[in-house]
Amino acid sequence: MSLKGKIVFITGASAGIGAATALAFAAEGARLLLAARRAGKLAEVASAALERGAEAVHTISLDVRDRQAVQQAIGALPAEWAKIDVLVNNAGLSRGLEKLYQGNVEDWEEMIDTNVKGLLYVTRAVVPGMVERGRGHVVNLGSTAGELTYPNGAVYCATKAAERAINDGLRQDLLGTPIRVTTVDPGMVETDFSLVRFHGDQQRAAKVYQGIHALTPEDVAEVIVWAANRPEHVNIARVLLTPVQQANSLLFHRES
Ligand code: 8X3
Repeated sequence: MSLKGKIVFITGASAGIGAATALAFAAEGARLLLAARRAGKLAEVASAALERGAEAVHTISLDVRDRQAVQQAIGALPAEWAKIDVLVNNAGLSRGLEKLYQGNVEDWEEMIDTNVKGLLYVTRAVVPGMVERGRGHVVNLGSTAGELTYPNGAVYCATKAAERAINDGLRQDLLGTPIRVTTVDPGMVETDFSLVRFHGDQQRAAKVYQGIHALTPEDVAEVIVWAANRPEHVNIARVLLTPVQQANSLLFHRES
């Protein structure tokens, strides 16, 4: 299995795990279709990817929460970009960390609309083409949060539990086709995840990672590329990865 020249579509590609994944596929000589809301950041990732060895890069300014925009963007792809080989459903976020009965409803909607509905919209737009062509791989980004709910995080955890169900359901529904479906479920990864969760509160975000050698976005990207690079008859169903100092979404060992 070679990723050289393969079309890899990554959502949420402007930062964090998405950007690192773009660079990791670039190093394999893939053709990258990069989508995110922030066009400026995306352009920076695109030029870094070309430097890293991507065969070509095409960027799309896209909010996955917008169903029509998703359909339109995928439907209007230039012919040389339309035959997507690998879809990485990475776009996602957390907002807020508080008791469910005190939670902010706008935060919930943003998480559900992005992590669940956005993932569904992109999947619905891309996978029929894969089935038609008899070729493709969907990699979804899950989380330790989808495996074990933690206090104050019920809605974020629910979106990741939903991702897991969608991932498993999609694999079942694609049985009989050569399309592969993988979920990559990281624990603590140091990105701007916590900064976004706490609406820009840097001190609160920094505390999340205190005393822990967290995963890097590159650690996760490596796993995604590895899963995509297995022989065609091998489906990596799920990879759960955490820092050594994390046992699950509830249990950490912090160095003081
Ligand atoms: C991210 C992992 O535990 O910070 O999905 O929610 S956690």
